[in-house]
Amino acid sequence: MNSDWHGISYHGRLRVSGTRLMDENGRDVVLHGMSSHGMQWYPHFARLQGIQTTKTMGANVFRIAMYTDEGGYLTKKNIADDVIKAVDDTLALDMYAIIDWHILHDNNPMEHIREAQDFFEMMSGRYANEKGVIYEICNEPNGPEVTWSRCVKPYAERVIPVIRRHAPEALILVGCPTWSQDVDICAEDPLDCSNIMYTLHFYAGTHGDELREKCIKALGMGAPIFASEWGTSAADGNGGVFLRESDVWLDFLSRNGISWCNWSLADRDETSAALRPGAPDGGWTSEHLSESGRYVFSKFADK
Ligand code: DCB
Repeated sequence: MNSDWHGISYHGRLRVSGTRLMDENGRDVVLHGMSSHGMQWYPHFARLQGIQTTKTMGANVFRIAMYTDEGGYLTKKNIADDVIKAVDDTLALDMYAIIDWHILHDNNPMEHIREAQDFFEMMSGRYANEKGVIYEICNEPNGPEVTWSRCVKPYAERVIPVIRRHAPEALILVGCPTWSQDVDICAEDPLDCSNIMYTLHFYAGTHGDELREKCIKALGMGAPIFASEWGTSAADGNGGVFLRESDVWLDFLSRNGISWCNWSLADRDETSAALRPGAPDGGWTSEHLSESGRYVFSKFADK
């Protein structure tokens, strides 16, 4: 870890100013780090030892992806305990923690809005005074019927106030239609809320100039953007890895001061996974890291 590393004790509470993320003292902030894979499958990498290893390489944020579907929270409520442990471990490392309500095949966030409200009521109550907790209220809305105006925006308007009751100043990340790609559509019809950012998700082997154009358009309309999930692979989490395409993306994010989390901190046999199959819970050296992991870990400390 070099002397440029800054976490919660340095930056304090984050706030959105225009399209930028700023810290408690008005300095620009850019967060870089990993996202967990599904907490129902890979909770052991989302603990102190593993998160600390990413910090050693320069990460100052960790995203905890709590799937709702696919054996996640909706059918196994005690996954919330693993999420809490992961948040506590992340905060103990002076790193920002993102609590991600990871919808995916349950395409429409409205489908389980009651459960989402209860979950965020519980989490924001628990972390009401924590400066380092960031709430991501819907990972990737998707499907032709799941529009911003009819589904995602009304969902956000009903979940954000639940969090704000306990944590009035917390940073909240809002997913966009089409797997969190339609940032421009959100920007045209923005939420009337402060301290929120829209999420831009991309996979370097699938998404390129066209998605960057949408992002530029959204920023131009004043929408703040956080890249809370991106991968070096194609959009299915596999294929590649696409490192030259990733370079173009990281350069783009850096020029625009956009924070990011990489998918994913897992040892699954897929190219987006940062760890090779059978990797230990932390303390990884290059032999434990996949090609993607070696690449991404070398980028945490970049400006
Ligand atoms: C997103 C999801 C994330 C998913 C990755 C890669 O989905 F947020 O959960 O992760 O991107 O696809 C993958 C894992 C696999 C797992 C699968 C299902 O890497 O191990 O089997 O989730 O749980 C996206 C993102 C973009 C697009 C499609 C998907 N897209 N998608 O642009 O078409 O269908 O999952």
